[in-house]
Amino acid sequence: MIDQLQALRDHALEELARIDDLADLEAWRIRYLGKRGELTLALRGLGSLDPSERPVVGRIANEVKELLESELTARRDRIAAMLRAQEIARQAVDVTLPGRSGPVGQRHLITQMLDEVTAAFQRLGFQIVEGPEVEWDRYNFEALNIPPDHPARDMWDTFYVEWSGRPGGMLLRTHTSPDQIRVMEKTRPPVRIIVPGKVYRYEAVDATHESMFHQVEGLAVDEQLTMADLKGTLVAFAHQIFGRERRARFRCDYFPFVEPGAEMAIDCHVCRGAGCRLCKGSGWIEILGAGMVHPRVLAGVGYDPNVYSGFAFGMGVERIAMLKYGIDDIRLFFGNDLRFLRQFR
Ligand code: 2NM
Repeated sequence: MIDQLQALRDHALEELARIDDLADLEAWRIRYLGKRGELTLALRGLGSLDPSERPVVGRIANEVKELLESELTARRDRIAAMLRAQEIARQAVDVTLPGRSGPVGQRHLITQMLDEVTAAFQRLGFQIVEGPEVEWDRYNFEALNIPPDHPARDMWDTFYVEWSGRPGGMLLRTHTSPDQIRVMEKTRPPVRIIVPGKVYRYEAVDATHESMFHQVEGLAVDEQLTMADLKGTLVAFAHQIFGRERRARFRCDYFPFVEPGAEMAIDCHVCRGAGCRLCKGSGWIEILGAGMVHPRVLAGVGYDPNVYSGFAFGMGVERIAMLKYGIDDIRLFFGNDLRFLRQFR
């Protein structure tokens, strides 16, 4: 009986040492210490022993029972500690991992283009000026030598804030030139300014026309300024935006506020003049309008046209971006399609 108890103890402890989860531990408890467990049955068998043997065997049986119970508790504590350690390891944050970055915004392509164009002129000594988008008829048209019966004044070309049926009210500026008038009214030459900003025209919207777009206009006034200064300035600008190797072509054009007026074209930066889709086979791309400021505009702001002369120019920023990046529809800029805009980071 004593040998049996010792064998049972050794076997139970050996099995216990290999258990590492709570379900197996419970099975082990039931197998040895449960109501019908091996040790319990052995203790019950004490009754059939010779009374002289009972105290010794009984003591040993109780010692085995207490040993198994205390080993069971110790094992349970170890398993619990191990599970806690595993859970802590599972929840652990590795603070040495690189962080996950959030979504990062970007400037709109037109904003980037505006900055690029104005920066090109800043390098040439021009200062940036900005002004209101709601403008007086007087600044948008009259001061720019645009007569009352000029077609641009038709309400089909201009958004009027209040249309009284005759000139004199407020409107959405159709160009940024009114701010150049303001600067000339307030300061004496020399003047070298560029005016970037939004302008509005009552257009039928299509691939090349929007009712709101962005302009950069420039103005230089001084003694002795000539068409040569205009050409040198604008060629230096085109080189910065479209490449050092660009060649320029100037042809006559008409704007009421200049005389003479010109349009400027560059040789196509895609085909280098050979003819392609971008330049529509001509080899040339028109990028802006320009001219020598009309004597009536100079006189209107109090500059003596016999002492001062000036050149001015204007361009559409969307058009410059479309030419530079080969974009074929102006509506893409304002469609809020991030797949399009994200191409221009
Ligand atoms: C253009 C073309 C030619 C222009 C003229 C003036 C001002 F105020 F000096 F008279 N500002 N901008 C001008 C001249 C604008 O845009 C195509």
